Amino acid sequence: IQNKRISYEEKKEKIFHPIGKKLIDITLKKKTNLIVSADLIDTKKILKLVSLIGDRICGLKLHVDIINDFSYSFINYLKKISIEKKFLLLEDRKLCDVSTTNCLQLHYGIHKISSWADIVTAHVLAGSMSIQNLNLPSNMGLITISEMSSYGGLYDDNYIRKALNISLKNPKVIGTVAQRKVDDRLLLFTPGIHFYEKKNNLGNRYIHPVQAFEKNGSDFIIVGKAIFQSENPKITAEEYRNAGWKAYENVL
Ligand code: 5BU
Repeated sequence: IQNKRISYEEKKEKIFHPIGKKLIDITLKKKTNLIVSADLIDTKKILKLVSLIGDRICGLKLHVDIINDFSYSFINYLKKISIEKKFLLLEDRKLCDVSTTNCLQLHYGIHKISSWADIVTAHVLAGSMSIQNLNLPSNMGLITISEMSSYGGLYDDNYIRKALNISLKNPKVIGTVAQRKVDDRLLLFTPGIHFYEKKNNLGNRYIHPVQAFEKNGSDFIIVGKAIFQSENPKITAEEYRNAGWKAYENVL
């Protein structure tokens, strides 16, 4: 009973941003809370991965600044597939500057994130104002980072509490990344997911989807290497989708 959670349907009533509601709708329709992190440096590899896993995911997370051959034809094509296959595009930009600079980084430069991304990530280290006045399109949401998955992070309980408060007060924020339960009015995203690994030697920490849902009260699992480096990403993505969905159902 201790681990009980509210359903996605109930959660949808508490989330006011349209992109948060849309993400939940996709999750319910496709029965998947899996977001795949396509940390690949070439567009062909990303598109190949998407062709294999598109049906299994509710979101595709990108780091567009690592792509060697980034282009608008790539992003337009990806956007088209995301609409056809029904998943959202998340740019894990981790904005972390003052509002003016965050705003410039969102709208300008080579990647023009706000012209295609459904969701972008942001730290709130620079304070609540840093994620205000970003001129986000009405159908684009923010995910704040309150506590990362890495070990040895500098986030203490006080920082995390304040980051969660800032997140709750900003209507553009649909949810957050944290390694603990958060208020039901925020969607909780959990990177650092792996079936077997606990730690990698590069500082990331991993938990099983069951732990993400039971202990942390996660809503969405984010899986990178475990899927895109596997021998059969299609089958592996289905395994993570299934594990994430069962883990959700088990805590209902
Ligand atoms: P992995 O291959 O499953 O370790 O990839 C995890 C992805 O999630 C990768 O793109 C990271 O940049 C991202 N990430 C993370 O690992 N931990 C965090 O706390 C946040 C993002 Br926020």
